[in-house]
Order: sequence, then structure tokens, then C-alpha cells
Amino acid sequence: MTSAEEIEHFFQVAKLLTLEAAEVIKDGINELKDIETKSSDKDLVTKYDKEVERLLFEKLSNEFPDHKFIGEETSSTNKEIPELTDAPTWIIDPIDGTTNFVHRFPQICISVALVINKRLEIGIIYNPCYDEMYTAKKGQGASLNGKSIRPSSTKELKKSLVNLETSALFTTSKTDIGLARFNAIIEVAHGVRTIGSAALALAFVARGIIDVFHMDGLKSWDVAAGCLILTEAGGTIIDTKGGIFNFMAPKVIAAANEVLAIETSKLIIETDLKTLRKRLKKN
Ligand code: 2AM
Ligand code: CA
Repeated sequence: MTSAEEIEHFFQVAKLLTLEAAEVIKDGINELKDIETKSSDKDLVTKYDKEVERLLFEKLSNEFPDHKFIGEETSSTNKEIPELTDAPTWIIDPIDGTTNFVHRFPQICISVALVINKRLEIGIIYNPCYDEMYTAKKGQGASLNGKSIRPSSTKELKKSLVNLETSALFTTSKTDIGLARFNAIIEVAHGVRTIGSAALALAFVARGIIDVFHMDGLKSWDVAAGCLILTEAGGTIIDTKGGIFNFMAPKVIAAANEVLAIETSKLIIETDLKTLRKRLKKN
């Protein structure tokens, strides 16, 4: 069993190191960047992503030599995601919103989560552009720059502001499914936004400025910290098809509450059925 004091120590160290690593992003944001691509032409990485991850891995493992790590850039370089065990494991996205970072669009964050016994214990999301730090510890609520946050009280999709993302749409064979979901949600909701960072989208639901966030095809580092911050703030996160959310294989519906999450999931299931029927008719 890890004691509350130990968790608090892990949290304080991780918070300081996140702020230190954020200096790399601040130094880099206005520079012209050499861009490499990963899984597709739209999946970008820069030397800054790699440097932030290296710095966090190195300094956290100096502090906590028996802890394990799962990070976006290391996994991408090794072409393998480490298996999650019961050992304390830091799940890190060094820059979530890399495309934003490349374009100097200021929705960028470092996302750091600590998982122990496969349970999320700590979530930290920091946007250096606005100096906004979202934090959560299991069972202790969530805050933004030290002030407690709550999701909105919106209970209907027709009164919601929804965040949807486009990055996965054109890199899979599911473009028709994704676009139909976009259309269906645009038709119903007050409005749709695409901020370019899954971690920040989860934090925005947690703080009540977005009511619903949906995206499939994500990875653990995109969602681990945000998942804890959202649930600790009082929000809901479910699998897109309505089941229990798995942060190691994330298909996300994050919402201010369960009612809104279920309404969104039902709409997506109905929409997918219509899309699949259309596919069958074509063939
Ligand atoms: P990233 O910025 O770390 O790449 C953008 O729509 C959101 O989706 C970001 O959180 C982005 O993370 C994430 N994402 C996950 N898979 C992606 C992919 N294959 N291409 C681009 N963005 C991806
Ligand atoms: Ca990411």
C-alpha cells in the first residue's frame, strides 16, 4: 500500500518537474521548428517533445528509481508501448497538442499521470501558454491553479458546447464513421470546437467550459491525467459505445455528467448504424 504521504511527495515532485520541463516548451514555441512525422503526415513530433519527455523520465527516475514509465515519444521510437503492471507507473505526454505547438496556437500542455496497482492516483496537466495547472489526486477533488473546479450543470446535448477532434479522421479507414458523428453532433449541439489537445479537452470538461468531449483512437498518455482530473472534478468518462472507460485503450466520451455522456453515446451508436447501412447499400 502506498501511503497518502508518499502520494503527496510524488505529487509535489511531479508538479515541480512539470513546471521545469515546461520551460523547454516556452523556449521553443516561437522558434521555427524542424518537424518529423510519425504514424502519418498529420502525426507530428519535434525535438521539443522528445526533450520534455527525456527530462521528465530522467528526473523522475532519479527521484523514484523503482518507478516505471510509459511515454508518447519513447513508445513511438521503440514502436512498442510498455505493458502496464502493478508497479507505480508515470504515463506522460510531453506535448499534447503538438500540431498546435508547431503552429504557435496556444492550446498546448504537458500531461503527467501516476498509476499504482493499475489505478490512477495523480493527474497533472499544465498549459505553459496560459500558466494553467490542472491537478487531481484520487479521492481529493480537482483544481485549476489551486482552486477547486467542477463541470457544468448542462444535462442536454442540445444545450452543450462539444469538443470533437479531426486528427484521427483522415488517418483511418473510418472517415465516413467519424464525419457522420461530426454531422450528427453539429446538428444537435449549441456548438462544436476542435482545440487540438485531448488532455486539455478533458480539463475543459472538468472546469465546466466544455460540456462534452468525444474522440476515438487515442492513447493512454493523451487521457490518463485528464481522466482523473475530470472524474475528481465530478464529471463522467465512459467508453464511446457506453461501456466502462479503459484509459489504456481509450475511446472517449467525457461529459459534465452521466446523463449527457449516455445521450452522446446513444447518438453515436445510432449514427454509426446508419453509416454502416449506407456502406452496405454501396457494396
Ligand atoms: P498529440 O498532440 O500528442 O499528437 C488532437 O486532435 C489530439 O489527438 C491531440 O491530443 C493529439 O495528441 C491526439 N492524437 C492521437 N493520435 C493522433 C494521431 N495519430 N495524429 C494526430 N493527433 C493524434
Ligand atoms: Ca498526445
